Amino acid sequence: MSESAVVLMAYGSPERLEDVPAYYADIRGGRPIRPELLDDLVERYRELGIDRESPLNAITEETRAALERELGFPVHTGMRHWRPRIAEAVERALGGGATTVVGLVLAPHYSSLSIARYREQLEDALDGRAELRFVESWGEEPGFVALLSHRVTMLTRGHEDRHFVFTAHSLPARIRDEGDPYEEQLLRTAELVAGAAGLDDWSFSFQSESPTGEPWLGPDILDHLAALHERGVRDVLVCPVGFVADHLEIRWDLDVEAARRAAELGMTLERIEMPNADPELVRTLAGIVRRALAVPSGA
Ligand code: FEC
Repeated sequence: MSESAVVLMAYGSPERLEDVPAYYADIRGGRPIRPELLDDLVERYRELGIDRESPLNAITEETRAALERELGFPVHTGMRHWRPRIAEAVERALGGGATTVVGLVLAPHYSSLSIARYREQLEDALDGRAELRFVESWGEEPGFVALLSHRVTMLTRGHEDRHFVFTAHSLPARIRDEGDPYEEQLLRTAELVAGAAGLDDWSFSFQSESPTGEPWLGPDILDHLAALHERGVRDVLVCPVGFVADHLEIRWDLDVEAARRAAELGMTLERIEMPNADPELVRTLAGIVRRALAVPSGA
């Protein structure tokens, strides 16, 4: 009889400040790290308060447990850059007797530099020992769009004159020349959410670019805020669509850095509450998993 399990994958986050160098080394994959960038990253995690609480890991565990209850079969967490690693999740799934594994990433949009890397780790670890049903993207899922548009509506009510900015993590701009679907998928989610929430005045920008020395997709939100200011926009509402949880890129890059830039420009900036482990997101993820399992083997 076929037994199913889910390997639920997330970026991963250090648990303690002393984990940050090893975590950053994992993200860099062996490429050198400038000491001042490491110091800066440690400082951001200190400000985030990770020695008290690591938001991303706690939210991922809450989502995992809720998804397991909803599905009624095992869901194992695998982190791309921290523990438990994707390979550990695979061993747990196989140890529990799984013959079919659904690979699902807690990031809705496909890119060769993000989702494909999760897939590689998962496939390497599985090594053909179970059938893999991998979910490549889910940014157009009606439940996800409805959840975001509901959050957007909660912010716009009574403030219909405000400008909405949808955001997602930037990536090196070379993916454009490689025909990567990342940007197109992100814009599609933004269009669907804006349509469902009845927004007329909205735009899209990237965030969280890394100083890797090559051009990244833009406009970056910090520049975008200045451009919006030039256009006369004074009040900005932000809806991240490329992430589902509270973490460093939300709580630092948006809540601190972007909010600071907006204040310098004399603008206000608010953002939606992230979906985190919202039951609506969990039901949406469960639907995705059930459909992945319903596809006949080899289809
Ligand atoms: O809260 C946390 O502790 C973790 C927050 C976190 C999330 C996240 C998501 C994405 N990233 C993506 C791409 C890149 C690329 C590089 C890169 C670098 C970092 C660094 C930190 C970091 N990322 Fe991240 N990312 C998070 C955290 N990310 C920390 C290293 C320091 C820095 O640059 O600020 C560049 C790697 C390199 O140096 O070559 C590329 C993408 C996502 C969204 C999809 C996903 O969640 O997987 C894409 C959350």
